[in-house]
Amino acid sequence: MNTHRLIRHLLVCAALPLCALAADKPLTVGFAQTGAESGWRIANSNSMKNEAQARGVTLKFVDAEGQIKNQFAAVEGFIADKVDAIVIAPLVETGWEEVLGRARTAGIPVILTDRNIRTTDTSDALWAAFIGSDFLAEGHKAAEWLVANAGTRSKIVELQGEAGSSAAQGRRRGFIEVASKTGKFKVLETVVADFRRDKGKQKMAELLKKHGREIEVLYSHNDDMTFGAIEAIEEAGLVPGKDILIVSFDAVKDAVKAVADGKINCTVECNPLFGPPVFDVVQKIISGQKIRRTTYNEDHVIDASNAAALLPTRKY
Ligand code: GYE
Repeated sequence: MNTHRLIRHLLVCAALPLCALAADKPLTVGFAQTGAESGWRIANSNSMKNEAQARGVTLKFVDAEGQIKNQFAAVEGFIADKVDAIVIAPLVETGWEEVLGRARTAGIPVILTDRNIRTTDTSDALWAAFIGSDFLAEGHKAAEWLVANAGTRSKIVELQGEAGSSAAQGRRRGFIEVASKTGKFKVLETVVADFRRDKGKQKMAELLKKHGREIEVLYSHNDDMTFGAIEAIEEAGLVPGKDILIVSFDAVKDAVKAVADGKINCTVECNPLFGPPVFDVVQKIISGQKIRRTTYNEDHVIDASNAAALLPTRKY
């Protein structure tokens, strides 16, 4: 329970000894979202909004439009509004000490979701809980799939997500850790395309111009950039999934369908439906219950062997 809520609760309880937390005012939670850059992100925002509504939580939702200064400002605004808890999907890993320090001073618990941060203070003082994916493990899974399925192909181009985000860092590092052990693969070039479809197309077209038929594998940090790259590959007269092997992330419904159709060869799942676990943890923190500090999703690898079977039940 944060300080102002605790004080309010104690005052009310002093007047009414039998009062219970359940009878307290509905919660107000601020959510500083990265933006609306991808299908994954839209599914994530919807999950948070729907779950807040289902639980009667007032959600103050701010879309930072891909700008870290907007995200910091959103958190400042939540502190000024004295919300009960702050949830952040951090755009980038670094630079959070100051604003999170202010949330701590105000006694407002912070829950990180989706992406992680790196701070010099690693105690649980700056944030109470993290619920998201293990991006390093996702990178390992993608590389393991490639090692098992690349055949004679070895030359890779990489479309990287938002530079400085834990998602891009982990997917990049995890992939290289496993792929480099084989001594077989070569990354021809890595370019940043910010997890966006339009940039994925533009950057892939440039890579194709530069490296031509040398490109044997596309390693793309999310499905949206992959969809853009597929357009560029087709416009260059090549067949995605055949002329160029494609490894992607997220496994949104359209990507699972593209895997079933053979246009994407593998997409490593990253579940965006964080609403229920995030509000579970918020409510536990507010009512003073014990929580697990770090919770990772379980992510699966989708390829030709399981895509068609998964498709009918895919929610996002
Ligand atoms: O892969 C991408 C998005 O942080 C896991 O961000 C998330 C990534 C996701 O916009 O599509």
